[in-house]
Amino acid sequence: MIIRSRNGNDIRPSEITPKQVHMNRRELMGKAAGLGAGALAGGVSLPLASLSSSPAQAAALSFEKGKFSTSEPVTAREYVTTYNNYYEFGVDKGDPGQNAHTLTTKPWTVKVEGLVAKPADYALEDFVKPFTLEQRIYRHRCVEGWSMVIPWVGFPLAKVLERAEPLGSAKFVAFETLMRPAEMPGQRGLFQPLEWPYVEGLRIDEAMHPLTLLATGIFDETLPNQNGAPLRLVVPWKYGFKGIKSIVRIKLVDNVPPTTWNIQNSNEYGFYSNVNPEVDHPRWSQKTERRIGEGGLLVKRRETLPFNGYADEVASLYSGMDLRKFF
Ligand SMILES: Nc1nc2c(c(=O)[nH]1)N[C@H]1C(S)=C(S)[C@@H](COP(=O)(O)O)O[C@H]1N2
Ligand SMILES: [Mo]
Repeated sequence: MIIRSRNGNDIRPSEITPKQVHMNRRELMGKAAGLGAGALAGGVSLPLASLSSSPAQAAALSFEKGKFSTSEPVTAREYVTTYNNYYEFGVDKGDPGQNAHTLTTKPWTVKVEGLVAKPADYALEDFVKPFTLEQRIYRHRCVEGWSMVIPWVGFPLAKVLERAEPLGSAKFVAFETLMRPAEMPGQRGLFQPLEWPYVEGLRIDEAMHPLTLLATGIFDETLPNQNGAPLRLVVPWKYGFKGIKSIVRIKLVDNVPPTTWNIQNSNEYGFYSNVNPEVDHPRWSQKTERRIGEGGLLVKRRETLPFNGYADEVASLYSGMDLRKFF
Protein backbone atom coordinates (compact mmCIF):
# COMPACT_ATOMS: atom_id res chain seq x y z
CA MET A 1 0.00 0.00 0.00
CA ILE A 2 1.22 3.47 -0.81
CA ILE A 3 0.16 6.20 1.56
CA ARG A 4 0.59 9.64 0.15
CA SER A 5 0.93 12.25 2.83
CA ARG A 6 0.39 15.97 2.82
CA ASN A 7 4.12 16.55 2.47
CA GLY A 8 4.33 14.30 -0.57
CA ASN A 9 6.45 11.45 0.81
CA ASP A 10 5.40 7.90 0.19
CA ILE A 11 5.53 5.10 2.69
CA ARG A 12 4.85 1.44 1.96
CA PRO A 13 3.96 0.04 5.33
CA SER A 14 2.48 -3.43 5.28
CA GLU A 15 1.14 -2.89 8.77
CA ILE A 16 -0.36 0.54 8.37
CA THR A 17 -4.05 0.98 7.80
CA PRO A 18 -5.58 3.57 5.46
CA LYS A 19 -5.12 7.19 6.30
CA GLN A 20 -7.63 8.44 8.79
CA VAL A 21 -10.10 11.05 7.74
CA HIS A 22 -9.15 14.41 9.11
CA MET A 23 -12.05 16.07 10.80
CA ASN A 24 -12.36 19.55 12.14
CA ARG A 25 -12.40 20.23 15.81
CA ARG A 26 -16.14 20.76 16.14
CA GLU A 27 -16.90 17.44 14.45
CA LEU A 28 -14.40 15.69 16.67
CA MET A 29 -15.87 17.13 19.82
CA GLY A 30 -19.33 16.01 18.76
CA LYS A 31 -18.23 12.51 17.87
CA ALA A 32 -16.05 12.07 20.93
CA ALA A 33 -18.99 12.58 23.29
CA GLY A 34 -20.09 9.30 24.74
CA LEU A 35 -17.50 7.08 23.10
CA GLY A 36 -15.59 5.04 25.66
CA ALA A 37 -12.12 3.59 25.29
CA GLY A 38 -13.68 0.11 25.25
CA ALA A 39 -15.08 0.80 21.79
CA LEU A 40 -11.62 0.78 20.26
CA ALA A 41 -10.01 -2.25 18.70
CA GLY A 42 -6.47 -3.53 18.59
CA GLY A 43 -5.49 -2.74 22.14
CA VAL A 44 -5.27 0.94 21.41
CA SER A 45 -7.37 3.13 23.60
CA LEU A 46 -7.89 6.83 23.64
CA PRO A 47 -8.80 8.85 26.70
CA LEU A 48 -12.50 9.56 27.08
CA ALA A 49 -11.84 13.21 26.54
CA SER A 50 -9.90 12.49 23.36
CA LEU A 51 -10.72 14.79 20.50
CA SER A 52 -9.93 12.18 17.88
CA SER A 53 -12.15 9.33 19.06
CA SER A 54 -14.70 8.40 16.46
CA PRO A 55 -15.87 5.00 15.24
CA ALA A 56 -14.24 5.57 11.83
CA GLN A 57 -10.92 6.52 13.36
CA ALA A 58 -11.08 3.69 15.86
CA ALA A 59 -11.13 1.24 12.96
CA ALA A 60 -8.28 3.07 11.20
CA LEU A 61 -6.18 2.94 14.35
CA SER A 62 -6.48 -0.81 14.76
CA PHE A 63 -3.09 -2.58 14.59
CA GLU A 64 -0.95 -5.23 16.18
CA LYS A 65 0.73 -3.91 19.27
CA GLY A 66 4.45 -3.83 18.58
CA LYS A 67 6.96 -5.25 21.01
CA PHE A 68 7.67 -2.67 23.74
CA SER A 69 4.45 -0.72 23.10
CA THR A 70 2.69 0.69 26.13
CA SER A 71 -1.01 -0.01 26.57
CA GLU A 72 -1.57 3.45 28.07
CA PRO A 73 -4.15 5.61 26.28
CA VAL A 74 -2.71 7.24 23.17
CA THR A 75 -2.67 11.04 23.10
CA ALA A 76 -5.12 12.52 20.60
CA ARG A 77 -3.60 13.31 17.21
CA GLU A 78 -4.72 16.88 17.55
CA TYR A 79 -2.37 17.41 20.49
CA VAL A 80 0.49 15.41 18.99
CA THR A 81 0.43 17.66 15.91
CA THR A 82 -0.30 21.07 17.47
CA TYR A 83 1.71 21.03 20.72
CA ASN A 84 5.33 20.74 19.60
CA ASN A 85 8.88 21.78 20.24
CA TYR A 86 10.75 22.55 17.03
CA TYR A 87 12.61 25.81 17.45
CA GLU A 88 13.51 26.03 13.77
CA PHE A 89 9.84 27.03 13.35
CA GLY A 90 9.38 29.18 16.48
CA VAL A 91 9.56 28.76 20.23
CA ASP A 92 5.85 28.59 21.05
CA LYS A 93 4.16 25.19 21.17
CA GLY A 94 1.74 26.17 18.39
CA ASP A 95 4.41 27.59 16.06
CA PRO A 96 5.63 24.36 14.40
CA GLY A 97 2.07 23.31 13.58
CA GLN A 98 1.45 26.73 12.03
CA ASN A 99 4.77 27.24 10.25
CA ALA A 100 6.41 23.92 9.40
CA HIS A 101 4.39 23.31 6.23
CA THR A 102 6.90 25.59 4.45
CA LEU A 103 9.58 22.90 4.71
CA THR A 104 10.29 20.93 1.54
CA THR A 105 11.00 17.32 2.50
CA LYS A 106 11.33 15.94 -1.00
CA PRO A 107 13.95 15.32 -2.25
CA TRP A 108 15.75 14.43 0.99
CA THR A 109 19.24 13.04 1.46
CA VAL A 110 20.58 11.31 4.57
CA LYS A 111 24.36 10.99 4.95
CA VAL A 112 25.73 8.06 6.96
CA GLU A 113 29.42 8.59 7.55
CA GLY A 114 32.36 8.63 9.94
CA LEU A 115 33.78 5.47 11.48
CA VAL A 116 31.94 2.96 9.29
CA ALA A 117 33.01 0.53 6.60
CA LYS A 118 30.16 1.58 4.31
CA PRO A 119 29.54 5.33 4.34
CA ALA A 120 26.85 6.51 1.91
CA ASP A 121 24.56 9.32 0.87
CA TYR A 122 21.06 7.92 0.60
CA ALA A 123 17.95 9.34 -0.98
CA LEU A 124 15.35 8.97 1.76
CA GLU A 125 13.47 6.32 -0.22
CA ASP A 126 16.62 4.16 -0.46
CA PHE A 127 17.56 4.85 3.14
CA VAL A 128 14.23 3.44 4.35
CA LYS A 129 13.52 0.80 1.70
CA PRO A 130 15.12 -2.33 3.23
CA PHE A 131 13.40 -1.95 6.59
CA THR A 132 10.00 -3.09 7.82
CA LEU A 133 8.03 -0.27 9.38
CA GLU A 134 6.61 -1.01 12.81
CA GLN A 135 4.17 0.89 14.93
CA ARG A 136 5.43 1.49 18.49
CA ILE A 137 3.41 3.27 21.15
CA TYR A 138 5.87 5.06 23.41
CA ARG A 139 5.65 7.44 26.31
CA HIS A 140 7.22 10.79 25.35
CA ARG A 141 8.49 12.95 28.24
CA CYS A 142 9.65 16.51 27.60
CA VAL A 143 12.19 17.97 29.99
CA GLU A 144 9.72 20.82 30.52
CA GLY A 145 7.44 18.51 32.54
CA TRP A 146 4.75 17.39 30.10
CA SER A 147 4.24 14.04 28.45
CA MET A 148 2.25 12.31 25.72
CA VAL A 149 1.78 8.76 24.46
CA ILE A 150 2.63 8.66 20.77
CA PRO A 151 2.20 5.85 18.24
CA TRP A 152 5.34 6.17 16.15
CA VAL A 153 5.95 4.37 12.89
CA GLY A 154 9.54 3.57 12.09
CA PHE A 155 12.36 1.05 12.43
CA PRO A 156 15.19 0.47 14.88
CA LEU A 157 18.18 2.77 14.39
CA ALA A 158 20.28 -0.39 14.91
CA LYS A 159 19.31 -1.54 11.39
CA VAL A 160 20.86 1.57 9.87
CA LEU A 161 24.03 1.21 11.91
CA GLU A 162 24.37 -2.49 11.07
CA ARG A 163 24.05 -1.69 7.37
CA ALA A 164 26.83 0.89 7.67
CA GLU A 165 29.12 -1.56 9.51
CA PRO A 166 30.60 0.49 12.37
CA LEU A 167 34.37 0.17 12.93
CA GLY A 168 35.64 -0.95 16.32
CA SER A 169 36.67 2.65 17.02
CA ALA A 170 33.07 3.95 16.75
CA LYS A 171 31.85 4.79 20.26
CA PHE A 172 29.14 7.42 19.71
CA VAL A 173 26.61 8.40 17.06
CA ALA A 174 26.17 12.07 16.13
CA PHE A 175 23.00 13.37 14.44
CA GLU A 176 22.35 16.62 12.62
CA THR A 177 19.16 18.42 11.60
CA LEU A 178 18.68 20.21 8.31
CA MET A 179 20.10 23.74 8.09
CA ARG A 180 17.92 25.70 5.68
CA PRO A 181 17.18 29.26 6.83
CA ALA A 182 15.09 29.98 3.73
CA GLU A 183 12.53 27.45 4.89
CA MET A 184 13.13 27.52 8.65
CA PRO A 185 12.21 30.93 10.08
CA GLY A 186 13.88 30.19 13.42
CA GLN A 187 17.23 29.94 11.61
CA ARG A 188 17.11 33.48 10.26
CA GLY A 189 16.50 36.95 11.62
CA LEU A 190 17.60 38.72 14.77
CA PHE A 191 16.33 36.32 17.39
CA GLN A 192 17.78 32.85 16.97
CA PRO A 193 16.98 30.79 20.05
CA LEU A 194 19.61 28.07 19.49
CA GLU A 195 22.84 27.46 17.61
CA TRP A 196 22.11 25.77 14.28
CA PRO A 197 22.03 23.17 13.02
CA TYR A 198 20.39 21.32 15.90
CA VAL A 199 22.68 18.42 16.84
CA GLU A 200 22.26 15.40 19.10
CA GLY A 201 24.14 12.26 20.05
CA LEU A 202 23.94 8.84 21.64
CA ARG A 203 26.47 6.40 22.97
CA ILE A 204 26.69 3.52 20.50
CA ASP A 205 25.06 1.00 22.83
CA GLU A 206 22.14 3.40 23.34
CA ALA A 207 21.92 3.85 19.58
CA MET A 208 21.92 0.06 19.03
CA HIS A 209 19.25 -0.58 21.69
CA PRO A 210 16.07 -2.10 20.21
CA LEU A 211 13.91 0.64 21.78
CA THR A 212 15.71 3.36 19.81
CA LEU A 213 13.78 4.20 16.65
CA LEU A 214 14.07 6.27 13.56
CA ALA A 215 10.51 7.38 12.90
CA THR A 216 8.96 8.19 9.54
CA GLY A 217 5.35 8.34 10.75
CA ILE A 218 2.85 8.82 13.55
CA PHE A 219 -0.54 7.12 13.91
CA ASP A 220 -1.25 5.86 10.39
CA GLU A 221 0.36 8.62 8.31
CA THR A 222 3.79 9.85 7.34
CA LEU A 223 5.34 12.27 9.83
CA PRO A 224 3.74 15.69 9.72
CA ASN A 225 6.42 18.35 9.24
CA GLN A 226 5.97 19.68 12.78
CA ASN A 227 6.84 16.24 14.18
CA GLY A 228 10.15 16.08 12.32
CA ALA A 229 9.49 14.95 8.74
CA PRO A 230 10.78 13.09 6.98
CA LEU A 231 12.98 11.32 9.57
CA ARG A 232 13.40 11.84 13.32
CA LEU A 233 14.96 10.04 16.24
CA VAL A 234 12.90 8.58 19.12
CA VAL A 235 14.63 7.50 22.35
CA PRO A 236 11.77 6.88 24.76
CA TRP A 237 13.77 6.64 28.02
CA LYS A 238 15.36 10.06 27.46
CA TYR A 239 13.93 13.56 27.57
CA GLY A 240 12.23 14.60 24.34
CA PHE A 241 14.99 16.93 23.18
CA LYS A 242 17.20 13.92 22.37
CA GLY A 243 14.65 13.11 19.65
CA ILE A 244 16.22 15.22 16.93
CA LYS A 245 13.97 16.08 13.97
CA SER A 246 14.45 16.25 10.19
CA ILE A 247 17.76 14.37 10.23
CA VAL A 248 20.23 14.86 7.37
CA ARG A 249 23.40 13.37 8.87
CA ILE A 250 24.28 10.34 11.01
CA LYS A 251 27.96 10.14 11.85
CA LEU A 252 29.79 7.48 13.83
CA VAL A 253 32.50 9.06 15.98
CA ASP A 254 34.96 8.08 18.70
CA ASN A 255 34.16 10.81 21.21
CA VAL A 256 31.15 12.44 22.90
CA PRO A 257 29.50 14.56 20.21
CA PRO A 258 28.21 18.09 20.88
CA THR A 259 24.48 18.31 21.66
CA THR A 260 22.36 21.41 21.18
CA TRP A 261 20.82 21.86 24.63
CA ASN A 262 24.11 21.09 26.34
CA ILE A 263 25.77 23.79 24.21
CA GLN A 264 22.92 26.15 25.14
CA ASN A 265 23.18 25.51 28.90
CA SER A 266 25.49 22.80 30.18
CA ASN A 267 24.34 23.25 33.81
CA GLU A 268 20.82 22.32 32.89
CA TYR A 269 21.20 19.77 30.09
CA GLY A 270 23.71 16.92 30.08
CA PHE A 271 24.69 14.50 27.33
CA TYR A 272 22.74 11.53 28.71
CA SER A 273 19.45 13.24 29.60
CA ASN A 274 17.83 10.04 30.80
CA VAL A 275 14.41 10.69 32.32
CA ASN A 276 15.15 10.67 36.05
CA PRO A 277 12.66 11.81 38.70
CA GLU A 278 15.49 11.82 41.27
CA VAL A 279 17.51 14.48 39.49
CA ASP A 280 15.74 17.83 39.36
CA HIS A 281 16.28 20.33 36.61
CA PRO A 282 18.04 23.27 38.30
CA ARG A 283 14.87 25.36 37.89
CA TRP A 284 12.12 22.76 38.51
CA SER A 285 11.40 19.29 39.87
CA GLN A 286 11.31 16.31 37.51
CA LYS A 287 9.28 14.14 39.90
CA THR A 288 5.95 14.61 38.14
CA GLU A 289 4.56 15.34 34.71
CA ARG A 290 1.38 16.62 33.08
CA ARG A 291 -0.04 14.22 30.52
CA ILE A 292 -1.21 16.35 27.60
CA GLY A 293 -4.89 15.78 26.84
CA GLU A 294 -5.77 14.78 30.39
CA GLY A 295 -7.77 17.93 30.65
CA GLY A 296 -8.69 20.17 33.50
CA LEU A 297 -6.85 22.02 36.20
CA LEU A 298 -7.99 19.46 38.75
CA VAL A 299 -6.34 16.51 37.01
CA LYS A 300 -3.42 15.33 39.11
CA ARG A 301 0.06 15.34 37.65
CA ARG A 302 1.48 11.87 37.14
CA GLU A 303 4.60 10.55 38.81
CA THR A 304 7.51 10.44 36.42
CA LEU A 305 9.10 6.98 36.27
CA PRO A 306 12.85 6.26 36.20
CA PHE A 307 13.94 6.00 32.57
CA ASN A 308 10.40 7.07 31.69
CA GLY A 309 9.13 3.60 32.60
CA TYR A 310 11.71 1.75 30.47
CA ALA A 311 14.07 0.84 33.34
CA ASP A 312 13.68 -2.93 32.83
CA GLU A 313 14.94 -2.53 29.28
CA VAL A 314 17.67 0.08 29.68
CA ALA A 315 18.87 0.49 33.29
CA SER A 316 21.64 -2.06 32.68
CA LEU A 317 23.21 0.29 30.09
CA TYR A 318 24.15 2.57 32.97
CA SER A 319 25.19 0.12 35.69
CA GLY A 320 28.00 1.53 37.76
CA MET A 321 27.44 5.09 36.51
CA ASP A 322 26.57 7.95 38.84
CA LEU A 323 23.45 9.26 37.11
CA ARG A 324 23.53 12.49 39.13
CA LYS A 325 26.89 13.26 37.62
CA PHE A 326 26.04 11.91 34.16
CA PHE A 327 22.64 13.63 33.90
N1 LIG B 1 15.64 19.85 15.16
C1 LIG B 1 14.97 19.88 16.31
N2 LIG B 1 14.64 18.73 16.91
C2 LIG B 1 13.93 18.74 18.09
C3 LIG B 1 13.59 19.96 18.72
C4 LIG B 1 13.96 21.18 18.06
O1 LIG B 1 13.69 22.30 18.53
N3 LIG B 1 14.63 21.09 16.86
N4 LIG B 1 12.92 19.95 19.93
C5 LIG B 1 13.06 18.73 20.77
C6 LIG B 1 12.17 18.70 21.92
S1 LIG B 1 12.56 19.75 23.21
C7 LIG B 1 11.13 17.82 22.03
S2 LIG B 1 10.22 17.68 23.45
C8 LIG B 1 10.73 16.98 20.87
C9 LIG B 1 9.28 17.24 20.54
O2 LIG B 1 8.81 16.34 19.57
P1 LIG B 1 7.28 16.42 19.13
O3 LIG B 1 6.99 17.84 18.75
O4 LIG B 1 7.14 15.46 17.98
O5 LIG B 1 6.46 16.00 20.32
O6 LIG B 1 11.49 17.26 19.69
C10 LIG B 1 12.88 17.46 19.94
N5 LIG B 1 13.58 17.55 18.67
MO1 LIG C 1 11.43 18.90 25.09
